[in-house]
Amino acid sequence: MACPLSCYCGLMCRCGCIPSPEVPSMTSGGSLARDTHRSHTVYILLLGAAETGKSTIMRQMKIIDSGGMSPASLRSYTRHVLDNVLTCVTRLIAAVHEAAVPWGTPEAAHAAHTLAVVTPTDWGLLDDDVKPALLPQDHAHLMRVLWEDTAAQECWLRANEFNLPDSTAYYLSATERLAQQPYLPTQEDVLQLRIPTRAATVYDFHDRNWTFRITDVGGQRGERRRWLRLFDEVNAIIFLAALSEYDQTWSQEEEDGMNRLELSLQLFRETLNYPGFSKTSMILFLNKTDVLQKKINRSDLSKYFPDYTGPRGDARSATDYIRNRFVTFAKTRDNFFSHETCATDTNKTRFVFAAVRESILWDNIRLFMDPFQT
Ligand SMILES: Nc1nc2c(ncn2[C@@H]2O[C@H](COP(=O)(O)OP(=O)(O)OP(=O)(O)O)[C@@H](O)[C@H]2O)c(=O)[nH]1
Ligand SMILES: [Mg+2]
Repeated sequence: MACPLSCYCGLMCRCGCIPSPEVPSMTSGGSLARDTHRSHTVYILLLGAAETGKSTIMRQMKIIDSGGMSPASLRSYTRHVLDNVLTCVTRLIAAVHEAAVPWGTPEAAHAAHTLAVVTPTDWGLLDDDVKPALLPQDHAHLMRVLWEDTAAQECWLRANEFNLPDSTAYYLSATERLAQQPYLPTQEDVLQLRIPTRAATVYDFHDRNWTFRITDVGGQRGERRRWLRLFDEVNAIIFLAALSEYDQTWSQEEEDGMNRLELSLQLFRETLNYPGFSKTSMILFLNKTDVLQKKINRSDLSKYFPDYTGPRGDARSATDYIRNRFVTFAKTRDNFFSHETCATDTNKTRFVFAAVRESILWDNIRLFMDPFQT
């Protein structure tokens, strides 16, 4: 039998078909056969709580699909990178102040004093600033002094208490490189960016005769109200949760001090139970494997999830426990897959995408082959 989808599964040899280069004839019944355009487009939604890595995954998809970011595209992120650096250092100084940890040296105290009053305009970061966005060399040096100080390191180890951005260590270790002129952001600089999503963004990428239309939405509480209107015509949902969020809480205003992993579990369960999603492929990305690996030794999972009985400091056991918590809600589904991901790692993500494309197409092949399913 020649594969009716001409053919992705021929590559994977999952249905035993003969790979065919022909475009399928979609004239018989079934929802996918009703509309030729729709038959070739797979609609994918990226869902999950804020800061779980949806937009980072989207950026990776674009990088992998296009073979890398152009210099012009990288340059367009300069202000964002420097803005993130300023946010990281400002929040770190505030954390040291809140924790009442004394600075280790007078130089670090002086650096904190100077940097605490830097404004975005000082670095040319506002849209209407006439001067170019750049990180002054003396500020870069002060940030290095501050970052290497014992007080900053102590608060960084307690990052969950102060909600410090995940990219704090990355940016504050690189300030002297970022201050070199001319500065062109690297892809890694861009992948570490935190820009909260306020409006849905859509990206199409193509594989054989299929178009994958991926929509990235905001995960903050206010943004989640907009999810509903995107729920029609979805073939697959990639739901992101951060493995590292088990010891973090949302701020009082956002989610009433709720544990972040508990919120992700709740959103996942609600998404699975949404009427009309029973035939939708569900793919869970357990993201931020690297952050989990770094924090698991000093932050005991059982302190936040007392029913975790695995060994302390063991990333593998912690991951398995967290995965099981999600899988419990999806037990009855045969169109559910999960992957462990590190969205900032291009090579690892490339492999995950290949597997995800296959599983999504396989679900759609079955849908096409059985005209009575809708
Ligand atoms: N170290 C590390 N950082 C990550 C990973 N995934 C995402 N991040 C970082 O986490 C931060 C938040 O990621 P985003 O992609 O903006 O999160 P989001 O889910 O789109 O958030 P909203 O748009 O608010 O819903 C960024 O600074 C990313 O660079 C990861 O796997 N490892
Ligand atoms: Mg986003």
